[in-house]
Amino acid sequence: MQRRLFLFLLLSLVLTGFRVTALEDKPGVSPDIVIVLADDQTWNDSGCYGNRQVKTPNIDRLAAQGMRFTRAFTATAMCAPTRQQLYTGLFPVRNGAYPNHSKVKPGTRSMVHFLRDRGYRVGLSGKKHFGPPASFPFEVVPRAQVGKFIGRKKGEPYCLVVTSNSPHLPWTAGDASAYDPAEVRIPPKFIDTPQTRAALSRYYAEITDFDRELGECMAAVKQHGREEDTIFIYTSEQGAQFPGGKWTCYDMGLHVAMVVRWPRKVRAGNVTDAMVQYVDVVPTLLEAIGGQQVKGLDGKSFLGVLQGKTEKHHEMVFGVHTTRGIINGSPCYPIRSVRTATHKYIWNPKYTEPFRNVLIGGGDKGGYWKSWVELAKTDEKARRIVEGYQRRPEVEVYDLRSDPFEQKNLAGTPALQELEKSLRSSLAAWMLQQGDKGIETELEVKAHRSVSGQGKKAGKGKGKKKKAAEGKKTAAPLRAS
Ligand SMILES: [Ca+2]
Repeated sequence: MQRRLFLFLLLSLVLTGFRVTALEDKPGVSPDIVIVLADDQTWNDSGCYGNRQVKTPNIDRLAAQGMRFTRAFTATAMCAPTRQQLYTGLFPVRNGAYPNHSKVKPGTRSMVHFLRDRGYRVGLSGKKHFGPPASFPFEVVPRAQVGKFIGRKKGEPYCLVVTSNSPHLPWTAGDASAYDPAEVRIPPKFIDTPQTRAALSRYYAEITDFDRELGECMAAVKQHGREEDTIFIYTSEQGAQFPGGKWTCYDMGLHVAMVVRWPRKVRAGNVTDAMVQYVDVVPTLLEAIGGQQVKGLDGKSFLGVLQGKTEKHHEMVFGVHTTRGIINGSPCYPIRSVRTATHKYIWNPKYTEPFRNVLIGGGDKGGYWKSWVELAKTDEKARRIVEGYQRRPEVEVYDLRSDPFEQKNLAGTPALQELEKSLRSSLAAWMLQQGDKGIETELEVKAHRSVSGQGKKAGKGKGKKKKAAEGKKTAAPLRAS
């Protein structure tokens, strides 16, 4: 498999004719920065990440020209918290934007301030989904003006974030006829119904359409002749709106694709297993441009990984999810997680309550969830999947080496007792550092909400106001015991 992937990347490299440069320093040159963000793309739904059905020639070409991360993560599988942690270098509870449709605490500074202070002009083209505006004072760049923004003022470095609306629901962009529903392969933990196949076909078409947008950005950078000195990042944002993806702390939600191309400093066709998180991106960019770090950020620069100096970064990465405030969400269903290279520990403090979201609550625009529920009435596998999505135990532990799709909960297994204790302790320490009080923090959601700038797709339909509703039986606060 690894060999096939290597040959695939090598072939892509040859086909693209990309020049493999000697990595060198060019003193006095500030790199430009382009970040292209998909919207709800499951991390491995592209050719170079192993899905050979979905057509993503530009993601694959970028990977052949740069470094591909196999273990990159967001700390929250929802749009607004993901974007705001990426832009601030702070985890969601600490920056305040932990619910969806949320805003950071007043006075929070972001990459816009940090880069502007270092002589950069900083633009954003596409979906915003952050607030308040004072924390993210991007220059707004209409999509048709991207080339103009890149080409403006030669010699003045820039950072441009291009945020797509694809492949977020509704899956309407792209050519779904390119993906025959009868031919699509059904991922593990999915239920094979005609509606699932049709949904995957439309979702793949949107990924291919996103890939087209990525290709246009790559072409715009090339056209202005600064490709060698441009840090070009593609990343997938978070898992798609399928059960076990978005709105969960499972890997299908938190795991992200990330490719960094920087011909001057990053060797082409490289793959790294180093564990990185979205909060690391801002410190990495600050170090890469030679600027001073910002004190107090949660992230840590992974420039050394990009330069091939180390293959390690974090020992563990964390996840936080709140269901309060999402459309048709449970009144209170917090989730917290910690993940090492080999294991995942998930804590569901309100495990006695059912988990609910827009899919379950009747807003399933993809139309497949109802077909799963229907089949679950007669099919045991379907029943297990449908029930398991809505009812979870307090603690889940998975060995990701043998169980990458998190299907066999090992919590309470004697052989893993010490590891479980250690992961629980690490998670508790992280929550303490973040000021995260679990259920109490969940109940403070309202003060953090904001619904501005969601973009044309996500702006449809607002969640009904929910009152705080504590369950009768809840788990004790997580303690480092
Ligand atoms: Ca999203």
